[in-house]
Amino acid sequence: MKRKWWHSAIGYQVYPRSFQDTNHDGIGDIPGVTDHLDDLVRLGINVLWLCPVNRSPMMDSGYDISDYDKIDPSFGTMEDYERLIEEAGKRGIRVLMDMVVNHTSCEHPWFRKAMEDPEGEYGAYYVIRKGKKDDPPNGWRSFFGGSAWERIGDTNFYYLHIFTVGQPDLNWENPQVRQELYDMLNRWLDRGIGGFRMDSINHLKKNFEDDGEGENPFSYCTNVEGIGEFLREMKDKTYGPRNSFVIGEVNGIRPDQLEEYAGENGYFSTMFDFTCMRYRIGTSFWKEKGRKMRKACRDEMFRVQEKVWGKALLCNVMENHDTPRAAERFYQQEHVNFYSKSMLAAMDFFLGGIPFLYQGQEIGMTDYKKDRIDQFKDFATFRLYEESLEQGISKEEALARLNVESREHARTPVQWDDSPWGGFSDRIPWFDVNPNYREINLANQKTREDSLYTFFREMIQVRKKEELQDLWIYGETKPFLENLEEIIAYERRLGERQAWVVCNTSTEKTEILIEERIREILLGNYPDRRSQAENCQDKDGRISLKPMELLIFC
Ligand code: ISL
Ligand code: CA
Repeated sequence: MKRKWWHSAIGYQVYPRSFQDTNHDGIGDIPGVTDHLDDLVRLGINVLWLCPVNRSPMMDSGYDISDYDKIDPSFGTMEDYERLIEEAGKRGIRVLMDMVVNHTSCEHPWFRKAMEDPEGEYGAYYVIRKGKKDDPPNGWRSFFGGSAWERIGDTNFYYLHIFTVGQPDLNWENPQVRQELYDMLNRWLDRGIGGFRMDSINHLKKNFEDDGEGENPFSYCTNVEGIGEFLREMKDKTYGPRNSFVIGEVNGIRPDQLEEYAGENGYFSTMFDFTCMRYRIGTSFWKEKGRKMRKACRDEMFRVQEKVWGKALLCNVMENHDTPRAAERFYQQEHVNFYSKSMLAAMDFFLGGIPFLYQGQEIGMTDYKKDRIDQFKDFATFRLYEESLEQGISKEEALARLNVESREHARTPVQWDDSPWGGFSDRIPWFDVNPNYREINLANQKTREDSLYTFFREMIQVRKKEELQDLWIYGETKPFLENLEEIIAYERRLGERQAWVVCNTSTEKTEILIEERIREILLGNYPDRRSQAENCQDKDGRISLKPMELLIFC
């Protein structure tokens, strides 16, 4: 595999609205990100993915763009963004822009013109179809619940929105739309960004032969045959000729499509591996089956590693802005602690590929369960709640479901210190700070040897070690001890170099046999383990592991 600069990326995702407020309006902004670049350098980060900051009415937190070429005033100015790129560059950090080209906001000028004349030039910029009297054109559903069609005034026309009603889908079949978007992408690349995270990029093509009544209600808009022509053209006309790092947000492609999407000449540099994000103990399917879920996740994780090795490098993620925090997805509340958070992070971080962390993960921020529906903010959350009620679920049960599944758990303001509102702002924040900010914050972890933040710093240093870096990125992942359902153990091997990662996912201590003699412990999440390579195995190789203990050795 040809070496690329982004192969040694240690990525960090910022949801800027909740990162740091600097102009006293209770909303995170771009200067707030710039102010913390030194914190990111100290952590060991070299790639920064910022969620959308373009002009937006914020119906979907900026994933509904009303002007691609302007920065939304709530986040700052174009000068602020250019300064961020420059200051990050000085520190060896490349900035990726989160780009949304599947849809615009309903406030985009193109859409306003389309609404004035659905059959005119701008009507062809969107997916507009005639309904049947009062019924939408077909049964297509939105990812956020309900019909994917919205009637245009009292006409017989409907426009498609596979996400919120404020996010009309662009008509990618229209070459004029594609060219407008390519020109826009090139304007951003010319501003010196390191690349893009391409939002919802596998939904661009819709299949009108598919009435949406099939097994997968979203097959009409997901990985539809022929989408590759759009993706190939977009790459060739924008980032392809440049040395850009482009991550596709893609779900559900077939294994045989892996190289087409993320191989040497794929549409994207890489894609996210969402395996670890799909498991939540609180859902009815996995309720009280934490052990089975953790094993299922492990087996799926290893299957992906095997399929991908030597063909592509995926981005390994445990947390993002769309998913509740990891420890609470994998463990009951009483086991959400330093050990589960550190073990889960490292288990994913040392797989083959490119690791991405999410803001707050490094200090162990947690979900923030709400008592009332009006404490939530997100349109998608309210849709999920309404859908539950429509299904006859009680209000209490519907709220309980949100406290397990709502993506807003990952969107509480970052907890910098124990001052009011966690140092995020000196005004009432747009969204409630988790009350545990007094205990969980960066300030009280930054200098402590035994803090999660220090563990994350050491974890990143182990990954960046000169003699091991290529092993972690390109090495083969070989699972072992798979017969022990609560052990996640894999060897990483590249040529003669080897290293081993062992996790005891059980909440009880256990004993395992490791044939390899442990020569050096590279990382552990139990402090007394750090420097005891010689006597942590008995003469036969038996080693006892504490609850949720992680051990990395060579
Ligand atoms: O494909 C899906 C389900 O299999 C969805 O995961 C979909 O691809 C995903 O929800 C897209 O999310 C992204 O686009 C949304 C936005 O709300 C999310 O925050 C963003 O991550 C619409 O722009
Ligand atoms: Ca602000």
